[in-house]
Order: sequence, then structure tokens, then C-alpha cells
Amino acid sequence: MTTPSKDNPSKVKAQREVEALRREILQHNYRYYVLDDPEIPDAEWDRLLQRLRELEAEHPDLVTSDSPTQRVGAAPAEEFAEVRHRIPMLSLDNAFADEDVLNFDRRARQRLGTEREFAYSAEPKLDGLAISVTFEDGVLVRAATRGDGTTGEDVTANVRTIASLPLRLRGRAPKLLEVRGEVFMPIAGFERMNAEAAARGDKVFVNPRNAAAGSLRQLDPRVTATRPLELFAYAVGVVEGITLPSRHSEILQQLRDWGLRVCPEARVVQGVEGCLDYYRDIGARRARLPYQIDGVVYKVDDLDAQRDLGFVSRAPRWAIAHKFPADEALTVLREVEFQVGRTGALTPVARLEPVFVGGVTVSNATLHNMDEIERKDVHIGDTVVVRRAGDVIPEVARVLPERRPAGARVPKLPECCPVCRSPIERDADAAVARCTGGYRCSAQRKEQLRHFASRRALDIEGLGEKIVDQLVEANLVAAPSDLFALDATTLAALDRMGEKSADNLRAAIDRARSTTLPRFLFALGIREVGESTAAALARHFGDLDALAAADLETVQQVPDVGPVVASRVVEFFADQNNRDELDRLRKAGVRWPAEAKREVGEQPLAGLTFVLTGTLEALSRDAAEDALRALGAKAAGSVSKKTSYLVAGADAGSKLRKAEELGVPILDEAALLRVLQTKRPPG
Ligand code: I6G
Repeated sequence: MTTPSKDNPSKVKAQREVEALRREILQHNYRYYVLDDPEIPDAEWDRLLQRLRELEAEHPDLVTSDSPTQRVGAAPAEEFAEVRHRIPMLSLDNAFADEDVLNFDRRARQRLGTEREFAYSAEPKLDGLAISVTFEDGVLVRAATRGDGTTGEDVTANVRTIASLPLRLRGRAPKLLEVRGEVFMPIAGFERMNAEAAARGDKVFVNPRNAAAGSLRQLDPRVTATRPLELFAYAVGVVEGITLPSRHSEILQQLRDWGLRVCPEARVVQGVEGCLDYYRDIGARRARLPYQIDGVVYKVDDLDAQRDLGFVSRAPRWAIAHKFPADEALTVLREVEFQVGRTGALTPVARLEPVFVGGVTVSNATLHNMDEIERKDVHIGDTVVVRRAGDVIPEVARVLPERRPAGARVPKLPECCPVCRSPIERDADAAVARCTGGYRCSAQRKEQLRHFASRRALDIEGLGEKIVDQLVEANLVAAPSDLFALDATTLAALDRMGEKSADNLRAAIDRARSTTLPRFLFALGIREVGESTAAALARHFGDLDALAAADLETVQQVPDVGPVVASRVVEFFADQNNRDELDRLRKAGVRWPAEAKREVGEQPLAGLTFVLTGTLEALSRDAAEDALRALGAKAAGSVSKKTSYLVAGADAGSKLRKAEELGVPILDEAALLRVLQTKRPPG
């Protein structure tokens, strides 16, 4: 709020009127958008806004960023800045059948040792885009897309144009509030917008979700402002300066009181039967809802129970998305082609007569493997059922043999790799066919490079699919070690690469030189060695040379490593090509701190639970949590009496206060680093 200028009575009067108008408009927006109970006609609302515009034009110094006149303020951007989410934006596990929901509920109650049924907060899962919106002292300051869950794009200027989203919260607002929700385009708005675009001869969007995504990624917020976007809030992220209620449903009510829209279908239901009834009810009304949804979400309503349940991998144990059955459509299978993956596995891909299914046009679908082709009795020329569920890759669900034309052919596995012409081998026990070309096959090289650079491996930001294709096709990169020799000039000469992006990619490659042994092992792409096996191998052997020298028996001593995985590991290090590549990577300067070798099963931090909050300087929160877990600790998301230590980085907020209240010992970043280096509990 601006400070009144005491010596100018007309200014003081104008300021009072401006503030009164803003309060009034905020309250009318709340009545209109949140309560769906407008108090005044639209024309009267327009008059209030017009009056505010006039006053602000007369007194430009009274304009504030949260004024309802300032929705389309910013000039077109050149690109979206990155925003790191202080709390990662996770995803939800999916349930496709009632049984999956029953299992979810049973597991959760077992974990908490309770027979009593949970109250669940249930709401539709909108088919839109996840968004994070931050309010400081009640004023909207930032909006970011989910991105990869850790880093999203700053779309503040565009999100500000969503008319129903308040630029200032109603009532007493916390110091800091991050709201999470879904941006979507209601069906009516989507149809109107597409009809107008078609009448102008412009491109139309294929479905409301794509339309919402395209609108949110507009560089010019004036364009976004013309798009009928909406936002439903469904959770909070970072919160400081307020104690939240103890149930999720109460948080939703608090969000409404602040003036945010929450899905009007949100309900509290009792137990798993209540969830399934809710699913059936929403399913029956799905086609009449004014927005597209692809399922419903259930969350354990009690936040203490949520905290105790925690997370598994990257999804909460206290919530699940119950999806509606996939959309299906009929089309004709024109051809079957084979794609080569990172380990040489050939995946048959159906080339289809394009068909509109689940809101998009599908012309390719997976057939998984040769056994599936046989089991489903697929013939080229068949009429097939294509199924698409949400973002999942479309698949050929079944064929209609009664419609099979004369001359339909059974797809044949090629005798040699369609990319490098090396012979094909079929795994003895499995349905998988593989190209034996290894690094000689450019398809395998491309996939291997993508894996090497991926976020959970060496995390080379900017090394996208198209760039990898070009690097391999131009023979600039044959193996991961070649990446480190690329200079910015070479990179800048690639398609879709400006000088700035080339510099950024060069810098990302440089940063990737310093990694950890678990990440490096995972990045090598050894068959059957996923992230957790890589971490177990690193823990057990301590360094790469010891692992490389180990025999089958020794590798099998690693917890959870059986004979198949062990033989893959031993084969990998026995291969001279792999050894040479490891030497080249070392020569290129790729380094990792030595993992202290620990005895089998030794977990020096076992039984301890750490909570990390605030910003860390030396390492990301993800990396710190991984490192703590590798030593046997639990990394939890919220502070409770069960927390052993809170690690507080810069700008730590409510968790720090809660830890102080509960007497939980607090560590700074230096103390955390000591724990990780000495591999001993603090103190
Ligand atoms: O992707 C989501 C859609 C809807 C969600 C979600 C949701 O609640 C209604 N809630 C959470 C906690 C997450 N994703 C991670």
C-alpha cells in the first residue's frame, strides 16, 4: 500500500478512493469466482474497474502491481526464466482399478498401524498443467510451471492475466504462501476460442489441455490475456508466517477464504468405500462437467497422518490419482517398424492411419515386443483398437480379426538392425530382440548419450533429444567422453542453437565433470543397473577400480544384487571398449568424491530422520537427501517429534520455527557437510 501524501488533500482523497475500489473489486471477485454468488451486475463491476482506471491515470504514482487494472502489465518476454522449486513438485501414483485403490488404502493404514478408516479429501484430477503461485505478504509475486518437478519456468506475467486469480489475497495473508494447483481451459471457452480461430483461418488447438499449455507458454502476456484460462488451487507448498490447519480439507477452505478458486467438486469422504463411491459419482457426471478431467485424486485428510506416511520415491504415500479408463478408438495398422533403444532392445512400433483418441491425433503406437504381437495376433493391415490414457504412450490394445483383409501380413522381426545392420539376437529367456551393434549402432549411441546426460545421471541441462541427434549424426560425438571436448563454437553451429544456449550447454557439460560415484555408475547405463543398484554398488565398493576388478561372487555380495545383475556388471567391466571409455572419461576430467567403503549393510545414519529446509549453498536439496539416504538416514518433508535433525539452509522459515518449538536439534550446512564427509552422525 502506498503511503498517503499528507500535504496534498486531493491526493489523499484519491488514494482513499483507489484503495476502497480495490477492496470492493476484490470482494466482488470473491463473490463471483469463489462463491459463485455475485452481488452486483457485471455492468456495475465494469464501472468500478473503469473508475479505478481513471483515478490511476490521473495519479500514476498510486498504481501498484496488485491493482486489478494491472493484469497485463509486462512487455513480451524473449524467453522464460528458470525457477527452482524450494519444495519439489512431485507427481502422484496412479490407480487404474478399484483394487489398486483398496491396496493403497490398506498399505497406508498398515503403515500407520491403524484399523480405523481414514477420512479422505477427494477431488477431480483436471487435465491441465500443474502450477505454483507465490504470494508475499498477500501479493502475487511469482508463478512457475512444474517443469521437471525441481525447476520450472517463470510464467508470472501470463498467470497474472487469469481473471479469477486474485493478485492480492483477501483477509490476513501469511508472509509467504506458495499455492499449487492446475491451470486449465474450460471446455466452453476452448470451443469458443477454436471457433473464432477457425473463422479467422488460424490454427486450432487439438484439446483444452494443449490449448492451456500453449496459452501459458506465450511470450506475450497480451495474447495469454485473450485466452479463457482458469486456475483451481489444490495444495500449498512453502508457507511462512502462519500455522496451517491440521486437515487438508481445511487448507482448501482457507485457500477459498483467501479468494482462490478450489474445485467445487472437492469433498471429504469416509474410508476407501467413500473414495470409490466418489469416483463412480464423478465418473457418471464427467461428460457434464465444464472442464476435462482424467480421474480423481484422494488424499488422506489428516496432515499428521500424511507426514507419518511420507513419500516413496517421488510420490506421496498419502495420495493417489484414480484414473478413468483410457480412451480407445479404431484405426488401421499400416506398417510395423522397429525402434532401437539404449541397450539395443528393438521395440515394434505400429504406424497407424491417424486417428483422434483421448484428445489428440495418434499415428504411432507401441506394440511392446514380439511376444505381444504374437499374443495379440497382430497382422499388418488389421483394424486395431488404439488406447491412450493421459500422457501414457498410446498402445495397440487389441485387433479385430473379423475385419482382417485378405493379404494381411504377420510382422517379422528384422534379421539385422534397421539402423546399423548388425545382427539381431533374441534373449534366451525373454521376448526381447536386440541389436548386437553396441556403440557401433548410432541409435544405441544416441540413447546412451541421452541417458548419460539425464537429470538423475550426469544432469547435463540443455542436451536435449534434437541436439544429441545432431551431435551423433554429424559424427561429433561417438561416446559420452566426446561431449567434454565440444567447444562452444561447434555447439553454436548446430540447428536450434544460439550462442547463448551454446555457452549454457558448454557450462552445463563442464559442471557435469564433478559428480558422485552413484550417479556416474548409473550414467554408464550398465544393463539392469538402475539408480538404487548403482548406489548400492558405490556404497559397497567405495571406488570404481574396486568394482571394476570384482568377480561375480564379490559383486553378488552387494545387498539386493543377484546373479543376473552381477553378471551384467562383471561383463561391462570386462569389455575392453568400456574400459577404454572409462579411461577417456577420467582423462576428460570427470571426477567423483571417493565413497567411503562400508561393510555390507552398514548404514551409519540408520534410524535417524533428517528434514532439510531453506537453500543450501554447496549442493542441491535433492543431492543432500540422496547422500543422507545412501548412509541409511531417512529424509522427511516435515518436522515432527520424530525428526532427529533439522538442516537449515539460508532463508529457512516455518520448519525452523517448528523445530525450535519441538526442541529438534538444528544443523547448519557446514554441519551437514561434516556428517556427509565423516559418515558419522552429528555431534
Ligand atoms: O497432479 C495433481 C493433481 C491434483 C496433484 C495433486 C492434485 O490434487 C488434487 N495433488 C498433489 C499432492 C500432487 N499432484 C503432487
